[in-house]
Amino acid sequence: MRSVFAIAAAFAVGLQMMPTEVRAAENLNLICSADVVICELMKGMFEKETGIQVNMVRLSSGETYAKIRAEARNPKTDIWWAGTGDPHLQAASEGLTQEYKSPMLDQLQDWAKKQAESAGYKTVGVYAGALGWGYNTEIVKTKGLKEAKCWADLVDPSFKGEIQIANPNSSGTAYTALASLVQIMGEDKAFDYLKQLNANVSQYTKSGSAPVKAAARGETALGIVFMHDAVAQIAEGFPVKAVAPCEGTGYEIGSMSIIKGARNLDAAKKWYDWALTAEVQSHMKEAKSFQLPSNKSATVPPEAPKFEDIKLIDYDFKTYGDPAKRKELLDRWDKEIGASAN
Ligand code: S7P
Repeated sequence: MRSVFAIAAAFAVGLQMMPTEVRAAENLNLICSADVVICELMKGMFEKETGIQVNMVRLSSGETYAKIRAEARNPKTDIWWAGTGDPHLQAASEGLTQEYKSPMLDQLQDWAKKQAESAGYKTVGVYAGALGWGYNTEIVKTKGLKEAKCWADLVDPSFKGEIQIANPNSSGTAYTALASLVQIMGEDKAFDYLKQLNANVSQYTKSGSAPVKAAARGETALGIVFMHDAVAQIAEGFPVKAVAPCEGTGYEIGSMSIIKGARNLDAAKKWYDWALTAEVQSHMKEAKSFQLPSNKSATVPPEAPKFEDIKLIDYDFKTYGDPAKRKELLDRWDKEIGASAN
């Protein structure tokens, strides 16, 4: 028996003395809710810098929120990076994410710090971007369509079957659109508007940026998306124009949260601090990710749509980041729009 203890003790000492690369690799389970290209870039950079192996899944913001709610008793995810801020706030208010005050907070823009403060430090802003749309300039020209500048233009019957937008249940982008229209028009008028828009929508996609990718490839004339997602298609060389709606528009504070009960908490905190550095955020443009970075010293890509050039509403994150409001708006959307969707 004594020899069993001796072997175990020798093994423990040996493990301590082993070089880090020989010990069991550290892991991180990440859900990424931005475009898959930036998700892959971030994963690769982090693995190279830290040696931590990242198991990454790309899911839309609404899908992620649903997944972490379903797994609350037995979390399979450590950290959720990116995606629109509303579902991160909703998760925070339901206690699904965990408080963390990163030493990087002082380096962040006020809007990113405010996002953290308002959620008791259970989330934080990583980037920001305004909602709008992108249209295919060649389709608009050949079909003789109007160059849509305002929300009101999108319900013109000439756009029948020419518009795509995501489903707000799965997509943070589309939830931002729904919440923005409610704030601009008032709830009943926004739903009247969405019913008219529905007549022109050919498809409600799962992912928020899919509509402008379809427009870029000539599958539809126009996609309602974040403006930076339209700019990404322009940077890819497609004939797309990005538009900031004339009546005003909403915006996102793309966020990041550590999941409550994360099994790899140390690795999650390492990712969190790392993803808030100016250096990492300055790499985003390499993946044609043209949001406004939250670190004050990060390079702002020249292509990024600037808030000072856009008529922004004073988006009410408290109200529209509330789980009850989300449920109420999505239930109404399902009943009045989704049920009769094409
Ligand atoms: O593509 C970048 C981006 O627009 O994607 C995120 C967005 O949530 C996309 O996912 P959804 O399918 O949930 O709409 C944004 O946060 C980000 O700017």
